[in-house]
Amino acid sequence: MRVLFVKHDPSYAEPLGLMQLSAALKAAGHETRLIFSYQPDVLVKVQAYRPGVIAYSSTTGVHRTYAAINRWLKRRAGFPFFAAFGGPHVTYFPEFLEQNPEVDGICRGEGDEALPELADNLAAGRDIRHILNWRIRADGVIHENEVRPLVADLNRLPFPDREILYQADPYLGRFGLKRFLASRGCPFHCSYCFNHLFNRLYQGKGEIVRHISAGALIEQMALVKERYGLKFVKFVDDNFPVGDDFLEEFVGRYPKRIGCPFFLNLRANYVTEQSVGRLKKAGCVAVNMAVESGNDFIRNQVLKRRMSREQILSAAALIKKHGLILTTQNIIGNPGEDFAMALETYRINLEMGTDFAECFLLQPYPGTEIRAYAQDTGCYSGQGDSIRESYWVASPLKFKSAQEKRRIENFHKLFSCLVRHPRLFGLGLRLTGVRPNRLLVFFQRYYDMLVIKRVVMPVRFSLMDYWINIGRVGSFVTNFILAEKKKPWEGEGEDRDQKSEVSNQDHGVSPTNNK
Ligand code: B12
Ligand code: SF4
Repeated sequence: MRVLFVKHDPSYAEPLGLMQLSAALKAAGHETRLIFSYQPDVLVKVQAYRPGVIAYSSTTGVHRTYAAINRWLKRRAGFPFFAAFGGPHVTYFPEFLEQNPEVDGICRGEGDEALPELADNLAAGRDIRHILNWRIRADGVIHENEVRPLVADLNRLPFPDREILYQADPYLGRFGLKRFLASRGCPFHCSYCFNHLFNRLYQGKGEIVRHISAGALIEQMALVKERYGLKFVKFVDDNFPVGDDFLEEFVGRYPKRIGCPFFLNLRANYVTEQSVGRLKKAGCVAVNMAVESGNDFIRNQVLKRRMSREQILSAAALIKKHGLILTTQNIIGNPGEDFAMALETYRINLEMGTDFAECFLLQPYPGTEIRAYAQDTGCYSGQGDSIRESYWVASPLKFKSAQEKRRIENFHKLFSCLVRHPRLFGLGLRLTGVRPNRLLVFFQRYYDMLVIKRVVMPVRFSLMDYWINIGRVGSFVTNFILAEKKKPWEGEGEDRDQKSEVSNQDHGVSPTNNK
């Protein structure tokens, strides 16, 4: 069966989930292709390929765009297909199926076995109503199935199918920066993150935290390096595995076989003399550590980080001691937060000597504990799925005054710059009073991109890489300026959930996003 993935944003960041699904489908004998919805002639391409399944992988926010694209394709394609949705949004907001009658099924949780099984059954004309992980619409009724056990051994999975992405956008293949995943799952319960929901959904269905073997990871990377080229690696694991069983072999083999500088995410409690020392030896140049908030109450009671200030400071000191670049993730605009608390987050970054402090505005994603907290405390009154496409622009929460909200939103845009240049703090403080505007959004995205390029990824990219960068920046700028330009799927029939507090203009996609 032919399965077509439709991807909306022109991001640099490889959609590893989608690539993993494509690999699983190919391994099961199906054919796959990817098209970007921003490229020309989408309808013509879809009609020429005539897939049996059109698949969308969606996070919250962009789901509205995918629903609209799907509605448009259902009405205009001129042939029947199964519209399949998966990814975080539908996993945590399964009502998406009821709200979108043009969608035939949603997959909750891991799709590695669920999607090939669906394609197998559709191809063979077999019943699809009882496939695990799926909520399927059939005969006007929704059939609900539980999730199957988690993939226990990640080594059994085929390597992510990069070809599907690079065929759709050949420049991406030649770009020197590539992302990899060594593991899946996180055992913590931070209230704003999807993991506590994922872990609840999968209770009793297997080990949550899994990693592939260091050998398999290095083999995968070697293939990518040989086939497409590789200069800098970003591991996007929630927490890069630092246990002996993985790290010893990784450190022994990575420098010789791959030898590219790399970046990873590590929680402060995994930062030890031994783990950082080994990572440095392997070629790690930068560690990204989430601080989230410098205010103890917000960090531990609201965000449920379970992490002391001392833990954060000593982890930062260890990372710096080993000569690694320290980047942090921070969230301001939390429920109940005021400007003074946001300033504490700024100050702890100064104390840590952070090289690059990425800052987000809290978004209460559907199903998360923090959404319930924000609603209970009267800070949030949004509809079920009314979250913006991006967390870079505005906060959906209420604060003690409109002026307080404005200051927090503006401070967010200046945060990373002020951490790098504290002498501009006075000026920054004055700027927090201005009317929120696109210039500040633009400034933040490009300032961050520049710093990441210069500080976090200190490798020499080729002329080609620069061309790709210029092209990508150009497309972002064009999107930004032509945000109002009508897409062919816009205005196609009922746009029921466009009525919420949403703007689809901000793609929130940065080629260098730290994830
Ligand atoms: C790398 C990453 C990025 C990258 C790449 C995104 C991508 N599309 O892959 C970049 C930097 C671009 C990014 C951007 C954003 N991200 Co992000 N990102 C991640 C991260 C850290 C890893 C993603 C990953 O590769 N996972 C591993 C793969 C194997 O899992 P997966 O993608 O979920 O896919 C599996 C299943 O979900 C399922 N599946 C997925 N799609 C489909 C489709 C079908 C048809 C089927 C059947 C199954 C299926 O099968 C896959 C294999 O098992 C996750 C956290 C995480 N650990 O997952 C956050 C995460 C996905 N991001 C998140 C967010 C909020 C964003 C942004 C909205 C932030 C912003 N800029 O404003 C944007 C949205 C961009 C977009 N349009 O999608 C949230 C989503 C929460 C939510 N409720 O939607 C997450 C979960 C982190 C969190 N805070 O909780 N992100
Ligand atoms: S530690 Fe990070 S990935 Fe894990 S639950 Fe908390 S925010 Fe999510």
